[in-house]
Amino acid sequence: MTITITAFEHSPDGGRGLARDTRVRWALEEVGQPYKVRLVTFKALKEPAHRALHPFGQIPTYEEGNLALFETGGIVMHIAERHAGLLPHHANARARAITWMFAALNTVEMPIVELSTVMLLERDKPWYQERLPLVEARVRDCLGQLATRLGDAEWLDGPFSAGDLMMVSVLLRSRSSGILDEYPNLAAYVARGEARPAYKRAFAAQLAVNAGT
Ligand code: GTB
Repeated sequence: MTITITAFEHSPDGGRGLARDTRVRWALEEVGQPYKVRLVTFKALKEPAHRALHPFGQIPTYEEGNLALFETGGIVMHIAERHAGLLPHHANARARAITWMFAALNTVEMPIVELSTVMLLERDKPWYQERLPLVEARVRDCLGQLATRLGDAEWLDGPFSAGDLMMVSVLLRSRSSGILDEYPNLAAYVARGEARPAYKRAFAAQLAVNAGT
């Protein structure tokens, strides 16, 4: 059955792979599932046809036969559950990998997105200089604890899993702040994720759409 996902026609990151379709592309590449991409303009995101797929008018979405999904975590989970390669077979190990997916999205990504928002959208506010270090401290606090847990391990819990896919994707969003590089083991962890052939294919595919935009 054909899988179709949506992505920005012109991603605001110009092809740095930070929009969330890259996570879905990466998951599909890891499990070896071919997919098509429907590119969507910002205007089309908010139109009824797209909202029928995604109630919040965003990318990515995922269509496969009569199944339509939105929300990256749900999509990656669906891919990981349907195909071998992203979740361990043993029930407890599987539960832990899923826990890391949620930790990436609910614990680690929140302060990182907050920092991006401050840096991108709040620079001109009178309270920017006061707020920035507070938000940076929240990112450092979170990454410091994650770095401690990761230690010298290659991946978060045994072999590479959907938990690592999501965590690496989330951490990539902190790189431009410079904070990721303050934690060499996390920076190396992210680099290991980026070195995976499946990530490279996903990154190249989104870059092909966005290069020069
Ligand atoms: N919780 C949802 C999920 O995980 O799927 C969030 C989806 C989401 O935020 N989608 C964004 C979107 O469609 C694109 S990925 N935004 C358009 C809108 O809301 O109108 C977020 C994103 C956008 C841009 C960059 N960037 O330029 O670096 C990074 C991440």
